[in-house]
Amino acid sequence: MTQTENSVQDHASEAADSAVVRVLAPDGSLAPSAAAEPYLEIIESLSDAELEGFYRDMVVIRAFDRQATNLQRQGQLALWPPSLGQEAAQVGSVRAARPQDHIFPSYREHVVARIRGVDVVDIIRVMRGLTHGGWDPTDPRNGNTHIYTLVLGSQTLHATGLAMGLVFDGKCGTGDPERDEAVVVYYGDGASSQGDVHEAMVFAASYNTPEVFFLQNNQWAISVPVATQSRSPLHKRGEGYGMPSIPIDGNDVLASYAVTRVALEEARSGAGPRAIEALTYRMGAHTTSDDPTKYRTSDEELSWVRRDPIARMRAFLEARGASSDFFTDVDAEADAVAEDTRVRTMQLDGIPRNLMFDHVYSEPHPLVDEQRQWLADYEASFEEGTS
Ligand SMILES: Cc1ncc(C[n+]2csc(CCOP(=O)(O)OP(=O)(O)O)c2C)c(N)n1
Repeated sequence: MTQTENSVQDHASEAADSAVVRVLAPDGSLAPSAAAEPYLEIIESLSDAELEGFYRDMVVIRAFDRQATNLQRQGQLALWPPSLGQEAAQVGSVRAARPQDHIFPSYREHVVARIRGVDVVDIIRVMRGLTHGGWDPTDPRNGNTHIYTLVLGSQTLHATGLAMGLVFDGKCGTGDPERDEAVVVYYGDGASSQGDVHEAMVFAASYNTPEVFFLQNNQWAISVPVATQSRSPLHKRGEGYGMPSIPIDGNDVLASYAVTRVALEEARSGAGPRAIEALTYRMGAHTTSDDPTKYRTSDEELSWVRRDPIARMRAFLEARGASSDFFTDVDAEADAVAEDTRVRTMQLDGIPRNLMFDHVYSEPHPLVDEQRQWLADYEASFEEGTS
């Protein structure tokens, strides 16, 4: 058996496990797993507007994500990490957060950033190479969303540091849910093998931080399948540090919402950190620099198309009687956001050509001079001259 077959089989047996919280079956029918029972009251209390809002969030970001992927292909961005397929895990979890909570994304959480108020073109600016940061986490318009981190797992340390500060400052566990603050940190299955993540969990557990470690297990760390990363389900790693750790169907937005909401309420109230493992799938490439056909089968990809988080929620809403006008309106908003992204990206400055040479050495250096000249000659070789 190949590594890939192993990984798919491992996932299948994990998803079949009744310990996984799932509310919606892949066909969109309400079919709660045994582990979902404690969460049903929360789900039943959601209004039509809230349920439809989850769907809207997912459809709009998928259109944005597709547009950004196209913009990279057309030379407008240096790189793009698609979020295709992971919309439910992200939307449910971030909709469960309160305004006073602090969010630490990795680099694929586009809808998380958008929902908290970040302008999506700020993400585009990062991936165009115009800025290292993109937005100011202390600007109230950005909803306490910290900047993307490409150094795998390091954001879990930043998150834990901030969460420890909340403990020291008495900003959690006061019993006032309007005031108590918590932290959500996003990371991937590959990142879960980083020492940083484990150190963050040690400190979080020791200091009883108000923190939710939200792992999106999208089955692949570039070309490495999850079975190579761990011999046991990843949520067990959180348990090893003494944190309640819950596996959920990450393509079920309702499971993601309810489980994160409870975990955050517990964390905010002073009960300590929690871990969630959202079982999902990266339906696209790792980034636009990657070709997944080199390491995974189309059968595997198709098996996840059948579990698409957006199709699942749409079927659920249709069965509840959502109007066709609603779906038309969502599609129109998605098109408008994608179009606005394209227009505003095309208005951005180009990348300053010589900037990358400026900070290599503090003194002039012949090798850097040679490379700067090579680039200038290369640019000048195009018919239209310097780009
Ligand atoms: C410390 C560190 N090591 C290696 C890399 C190179 N790298 C970038 S993404 C990636 C895989 C990450 O996989 P995962 O954590 O599952 O997240 P995903 O990209 O699937 O969302 C690797 C190894 C990096 N960015 N940082």
